[in-house]
Amino acid sequence: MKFFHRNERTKQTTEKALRRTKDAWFKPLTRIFLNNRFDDAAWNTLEEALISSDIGVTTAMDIIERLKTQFKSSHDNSPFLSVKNELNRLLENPNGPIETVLGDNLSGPKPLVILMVGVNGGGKTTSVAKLANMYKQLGKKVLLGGADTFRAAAAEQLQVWADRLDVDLVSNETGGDPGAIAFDSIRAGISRKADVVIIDTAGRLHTKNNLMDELSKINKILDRDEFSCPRATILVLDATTGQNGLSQAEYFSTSIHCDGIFLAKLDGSAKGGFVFGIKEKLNLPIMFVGTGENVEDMSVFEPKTFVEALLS
Ligand SMILES: Nc1nc2c(ncn2[C@@H]2O[C@H](COP(=O)(O)OP(=O)(O)O)[C@@H](O)[C@H]2O)c(=O)[nH]1
Ligand SMILES: [Mg+2]
Repeated sequence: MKFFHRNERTKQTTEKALRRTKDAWFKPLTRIFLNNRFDDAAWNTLEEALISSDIGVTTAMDIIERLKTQFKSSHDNSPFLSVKNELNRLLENPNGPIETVLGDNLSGPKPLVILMVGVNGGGKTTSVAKLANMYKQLGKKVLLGGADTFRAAAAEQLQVWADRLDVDLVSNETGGDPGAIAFDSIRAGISRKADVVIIDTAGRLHTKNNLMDELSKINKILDRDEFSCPRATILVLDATTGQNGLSQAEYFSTSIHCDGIFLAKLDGSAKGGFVFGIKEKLNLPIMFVGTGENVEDMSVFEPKTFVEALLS
C-alpha cells in the first residue's frame, strides 16, 4: 500500500515536475533567503514572486500579511523557514485525503468506485490510465468504465490504455448512455470481484448544464443502495490553466460533490503556485499529480515534499 506514498520516487518525480516553476518564481527569492532578512524591496520581491507563480492574489496577500505580523513581533525569524512554514500551513490537510483512495477503503467493501470528472483535454483519460496502473502495481484488480460516449475517439483512447495495461474495460458505442455504462461497469466490477472501478466521463464544456445533469445522473446511479460501494469522485485539473482553470473547477465542484483533485500536467506548468490557490479556493485536497504523458508519470501529492521541492 505504501508503494507510492512518501518514498524517494515521489520526491524525485515532484522535483522534476517542479523544475519550471522553480526557475520561474523561486530564483528571485534566493536573494532574500541569502540576506536572511526582509526589507521593503524583499517584501515586494516576495509578493511579485508569489503572484507570478499563480498562487492567487488573495492567497499571496494573506501570506505576506501573516509573515509581516510574525516579523514585527520577532526579529529572529528566518525568512526561509517562515516562508516554508506558511506554504506548508496552506496545504495542511487534517483529513488525510489520500487515505480515502489508498487506505482502508480498499480493504473494506469492494470495489472502490472512482468517478473521474473535469473539462475536455484536462487530462482525465490519461489520469484514469495512471490510476489504473498505480492500483495494478499495488496488486489490485482494476476495471475501467468508459462513460465518455460523446466522442468516438474517447472510447478508442481508453481501449488503447486498457489493452496496454491489461485491464478490463466496460464501454459502449459512441452515443450510448453514460449512466448505463456506469451502471454496467459497477455491476461488472462487483461480479468480477474487482478491487477498483475507475469511470472516465465526458468533459465537453459547450453544454455545461447538460454535462452537470449527466454527471449527477451517473452519481445517483453509483450511489444506489444496491451497490453500497465506497466512492470517490476526483476532479481532474490541468495545471497549465492556472487561475483561469479555477473557475471551471469551481463550477464542477459546486455542481457535484468532489472528494479531491488529480492535478494533471504539473510538468508543463511554470505556475506550480496554482496548487496553493486550489486549496484556498476550492478547499479540496490535491490527491495526485500528473507529471508527464506516460502511465508512470504521476505521484501521490505530498504537501511537505511539494513545498520542500519548491524551496530546496
Ligand atoms: N505533459 C503532460 N501531459 C499530459 C498529462 N496528463 C495528460 N496529458 C496530455 O494531455 C492531453 C489530454 O489528455 P486526455 O487524458 O485525453 O484529457 P481528457 O480530454 O480530459 O480525457 C493528452 O495529450 C495527454 O497526453 C500530464 O500529466 N503531463
Ligand atoms: Mg478523455
